[in-house]
Amino acid sequence: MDSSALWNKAKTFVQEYSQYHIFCDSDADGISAGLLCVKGLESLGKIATLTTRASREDILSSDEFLSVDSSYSPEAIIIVDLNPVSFGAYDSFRLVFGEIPLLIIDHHEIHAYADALFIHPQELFGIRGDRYCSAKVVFDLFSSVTSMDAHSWIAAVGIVGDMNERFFPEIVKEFPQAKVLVDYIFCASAVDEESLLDYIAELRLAQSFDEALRIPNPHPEVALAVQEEIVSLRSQLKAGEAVHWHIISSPFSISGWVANSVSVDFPGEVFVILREKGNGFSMSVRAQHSRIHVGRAIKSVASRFGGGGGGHAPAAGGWVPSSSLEEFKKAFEEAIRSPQEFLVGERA
Ligand SMILES: [Mn+2]
Repeated sequence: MDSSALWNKAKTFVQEYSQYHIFCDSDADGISAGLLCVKGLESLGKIATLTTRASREDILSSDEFLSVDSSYSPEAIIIVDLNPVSFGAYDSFRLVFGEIPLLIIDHHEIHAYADALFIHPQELFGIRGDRYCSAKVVFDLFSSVTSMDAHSWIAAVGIVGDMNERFFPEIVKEFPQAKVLVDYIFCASAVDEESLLDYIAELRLAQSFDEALRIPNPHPEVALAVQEEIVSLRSQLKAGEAVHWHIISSPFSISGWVANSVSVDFPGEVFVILREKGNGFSMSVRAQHSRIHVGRAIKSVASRFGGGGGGHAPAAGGWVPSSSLEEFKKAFEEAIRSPQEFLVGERA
């Protein structure tokens, strides 16, 4: 299908039904994309419900599908900033929801679906996924069928959350404080599901950016923990290391935030920020303005040690079992020192 036919199908999809459910990722881009779907659908006179879970693995779990199906019985579903195939969740989705119409809006891996509509900025606009966040794709889509002017602040939050400021400066410059909301979303999701869902419910009610800014940080102690980790990481930084490893000691899920902050300050360097989780380590991997595609590197190396992962060229996530952490570290450093396989290419 060519890009304009795809775009028109997506436009039709959001106008065709009366009751939609949205599953969105739990980071600032995912939540902004989800909230923009809600605002857009409501302005088209539709009913829209939205769910996410604090842990990414749970957002598209069978339990979640069953609970959404019995609570809302939606007529159509939109999944944003997540790809069910990448999470091994597509079969169970179809098992629970049968032939329900499905639109997937994502900027991660591209997958073709025989019985769902999938849109991706690479296919729509020929722009790399890591340079066109989901919130902006959703904002563009709904802007083409209804007025979204009152909600551009939500797009700004997604853009800042996914570090896409330099690609969409015209939206971001109107909302210089968007980062405040990105941080608050992070604080809520780092604590637990209930905090995240409460905060999203408050954001959904906000009628303007100023109103959203007046909602206090639901968990300021998380922001403090992030600052402490950054100070500790900086004090350990040694020049010339292939990879900067740092294990988070805080009880909160803050590895992504810490990784974003340090990688912005040290562009070109590779950071792996780990946190113990279950019987393994989950990790956030970052390399801003680097030639290395960390998403491909982490996917390839972690899977050799019983783990997994993936993501964009500058930002990715993964996990490995505790028993193979040391071997994994050696192999990953080797991969980064001779990264022929993992250079950023045109299809990144
Ligand atoms: Mn995203």
